Amino acid sequence: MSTNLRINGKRLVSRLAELSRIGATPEGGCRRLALSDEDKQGRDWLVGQMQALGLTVKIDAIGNIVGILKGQEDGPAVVMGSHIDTVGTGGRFDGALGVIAGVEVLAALRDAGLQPKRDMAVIAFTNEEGARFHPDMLGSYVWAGGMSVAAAHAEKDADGAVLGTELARIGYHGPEQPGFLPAYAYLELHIEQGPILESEGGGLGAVTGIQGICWLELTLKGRPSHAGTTPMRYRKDPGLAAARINIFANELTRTIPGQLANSGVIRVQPGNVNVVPETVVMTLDLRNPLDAPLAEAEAAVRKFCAELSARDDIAISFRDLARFPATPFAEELIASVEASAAEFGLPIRRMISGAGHDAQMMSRLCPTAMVFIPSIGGLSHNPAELSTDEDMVAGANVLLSAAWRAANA
Ligand code: HGY
Ligand code: MN
Ligand code: MN
Ligand code: MN
Repeated sequence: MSTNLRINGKRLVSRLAELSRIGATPEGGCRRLALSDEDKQGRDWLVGQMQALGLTVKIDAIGNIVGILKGQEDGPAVVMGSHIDTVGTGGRFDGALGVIAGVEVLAALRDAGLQPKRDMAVIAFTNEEGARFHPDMLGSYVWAGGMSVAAAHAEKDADGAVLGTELARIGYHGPEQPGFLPAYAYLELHIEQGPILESEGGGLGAVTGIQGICWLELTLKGRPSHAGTTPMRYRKDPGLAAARINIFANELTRTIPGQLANSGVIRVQPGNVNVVPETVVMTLDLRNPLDAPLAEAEAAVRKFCAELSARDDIAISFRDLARFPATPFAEELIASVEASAAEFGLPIRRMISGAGHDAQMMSRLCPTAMVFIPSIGGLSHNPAELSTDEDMVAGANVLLSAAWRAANA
């Protein structure tokens, strides 16, 4: 690795600021829900940046945006990437940093007049967040062959909008087959989105893998009745059942090591103050670094629901929204990330990722690793999400070094 190779920090920071203005929210964050008008604006801006850089830009049938820098030899590419879609109360860094840093790495190589042995590429994957369409990491999941284009196109959001129609509406139903670019290695720079690095005095994270994820949607049906005249023993209240399920899932996190549980969506129908609800739709986000305890937690939730349903005469049905196993990354690439940090004299420590990332899917195709930078206050999926320019530059330099090493191995 030519040690004087650096990214252009000013350009990285200013490009991120530019993208952050697209879908900017009054609270200082970003809202670019997948395939929304704001997502389209962000996509158009990114394609423009890639074209200005002289990359070959290709769009695939699920809307993944691929910018390619030709190498000296044909063959599998070293791929960097992440996503530019956000959750509804998103920040400026989640996903965007990885895409912008990937573009910056290729710009730095161009500035240095360096052509890698292998092709290098940066990909912005569609619908990583899963905030609008399910599952999350959908674009990279299709890219990795985990889901067909047709099945992905048929996905609907909570308002019934169809993914394939939205993709065409914003002009990103591309001609390429997802996965068209074989990958030699995949590297993703991302904010940690949690408090660990900051609480340990900063430094970078060499990510060793991603925990398992299970997203469930539960539909609970009771009997709507008058909240004043109906004695408690006569009620069939799915709202109460949903609360019990949420508490049960939370209690599991005290008994199953490493278990996490969150109920992020609770929709009550008819939603009137004086009506015992008829229907409740709720979600559970269960995660664990290990697959066996995650399966144990899901089985316990399903058993609890079956018993609750029989006892309280509430119909409970399940729908899988996402289910991804715990994913270990490639040792040689993790070590390369650590070696790159050492080149720059940057402190780095190994850690697992609590959040899902496109790297979880790319690891099905090629050796994969991630670099984390600290999240101030450990906040993410929150407009106050923040990382320092210094850490962004440090992370992007490590990405450059590790990607360049892989591209010439
Ligand atoms: O939920 C996740 O972990 C990811 O950010 N979509
Ligand atoms: Mn992300
Ligand atoms: Mn996210
Ligand atoms: Mn993510």
